[in-house]
Amino acid sequence: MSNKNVEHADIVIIGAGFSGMYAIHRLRNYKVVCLESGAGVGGTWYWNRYPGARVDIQSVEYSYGFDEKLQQEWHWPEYFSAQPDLERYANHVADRFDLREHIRFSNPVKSMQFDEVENRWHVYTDNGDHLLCRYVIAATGSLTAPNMPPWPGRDRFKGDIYHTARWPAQGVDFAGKRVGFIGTGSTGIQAMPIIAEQAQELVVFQRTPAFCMPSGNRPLDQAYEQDWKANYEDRRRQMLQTYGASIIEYPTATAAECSPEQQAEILEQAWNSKSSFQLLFAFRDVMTNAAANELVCEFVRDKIRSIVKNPETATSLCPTTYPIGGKRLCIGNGYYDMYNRDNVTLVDVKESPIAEFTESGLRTLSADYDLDVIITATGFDAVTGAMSRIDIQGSNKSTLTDKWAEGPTTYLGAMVSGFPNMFMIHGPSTPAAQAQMITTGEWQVNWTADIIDRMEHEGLVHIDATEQAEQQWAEEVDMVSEQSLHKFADSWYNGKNIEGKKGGFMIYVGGFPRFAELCDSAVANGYEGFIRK
Ligand code: NA7
Repeated sequence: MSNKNVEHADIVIIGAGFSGMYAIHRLRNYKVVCLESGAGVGGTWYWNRYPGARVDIQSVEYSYGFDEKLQQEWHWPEYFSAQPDLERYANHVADRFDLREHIRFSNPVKSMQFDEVENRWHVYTDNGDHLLCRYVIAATGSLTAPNMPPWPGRDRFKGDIYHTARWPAQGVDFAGKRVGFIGTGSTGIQAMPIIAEQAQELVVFQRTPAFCMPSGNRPLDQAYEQDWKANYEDRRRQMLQTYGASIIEYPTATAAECSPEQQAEILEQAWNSKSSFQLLFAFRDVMTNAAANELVCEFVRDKIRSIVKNPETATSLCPTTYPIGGKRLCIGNGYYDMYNRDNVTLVDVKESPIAEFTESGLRTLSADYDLDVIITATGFDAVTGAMSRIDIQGSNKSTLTDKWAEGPTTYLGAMVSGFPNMFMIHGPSTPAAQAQMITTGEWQVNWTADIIDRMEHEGLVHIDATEQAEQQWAEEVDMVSEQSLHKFADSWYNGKNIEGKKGGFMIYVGGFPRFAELCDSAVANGYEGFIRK
């Protein structure tokens, strides 16, 4: 490409999801260009518009805290917002803070190359844009690249196939349709009860049953909202001091310290708490002690057996192969009850996997199913997927794909050694979905922006992480993972949801306060682990 087509920018931000949008705002003193593959803002909440899509963190928390007026004036209709409300909020923020002038929509980044002489990134997009910038901030999201298992015969199927993360904006009419639904994670559990009410028939293809607790969503209570608004500053601070950047009841007792009666009472209260994830915080050691965890597992299995009338279906729905919380706990609304409907059937595809699409539906290794519509809620090439799908070339022409061939390595989840001046928000080995992502995303953007401001102030042009720092961070990530039961589940946290994906645990489970403290102290200790020049 000739030089006359090159545009200069200070900072290129990849992604106009919630973190990318805040990064534009925070760094608007620079020449900032944001490249977004979607046609609108909101990231996850732009793409995932399937029926029932809803956040599993209460909205008074899962929202921006950077502008007091915004959080005072905005009203969330429900405790746990539905996708349309989240997308409306993202659009409101984009308009209110004039972010759109910086965003190029429907313009995915294709490749990036670092120029070591000029200390600049060349960024190329599918639309033919070529930007030359000093810094790249990849706010590409943890759950961006949809996972579509490569079953053959897709073109043969006469009906429609949808992935929940690429749901048509105009919706789908299920009336009179036989719907096949693959995937029983958070997405499937939200979507299926609604689809079951509309479709003639719903056939659920389940590989691994999920643990699910009731969502407790309800209209937002006015007094509760006022209380939050009166105390927002303190609450935002408190949030960042908790494991998951979310104010819930954190227990002090271990399971063994409670009598069986107390255990039963605590679990029942957690189940009815209307607060997501409270089951994982029923006792202090649910995620660190196998016996405590099994107690919670058995409690949920009992609930499943009491709700689902067909004993065989109930047994199939009971997870037995991994600890609760090892995969993200699902939050449902009538999910287990749905199996009492006459038009819903459960098919176990663990023993007899899906083999292919046929002209008239799906074929497993043991049977054929006639269907009009097939929905795949098969999750994501998580954490690394969005970055790995861009051809990124750092120093010495090394590629990120090669560097991450055995799994992602980062320093503080923010930088990759050999890829100078490139920062990630919610990158591999950050708390990501273990902590409430809007608030912690804002925190990471501020931390990153402060580093860039400091570079500018000192007249520096190049920042990288050392390999040694990367190695030490990997040891920290492994150390905290070892202490938790997460490692006993195959999930998107460790890439085992996708056949052949390499690498270990990709999420930092040491809690947000420890993560933030380590990030802050690295900077305070003279940019420990970084090379700046
Ligand atoms: P998840 O949680 O990764 O769930 C994907 C589901 O799809 C899960 O039940 C998978 O079974 C199933 N799946 C994936 N591949 C296959 C194949 N090949 N055959 C059958 N079934 C398959 O993604 P979600 O979109 O539900 O949720 C992602 C996150 O969004 C969630 O954690 C929240 O943070 C919000 P498996 O369990 O792997 O056996």
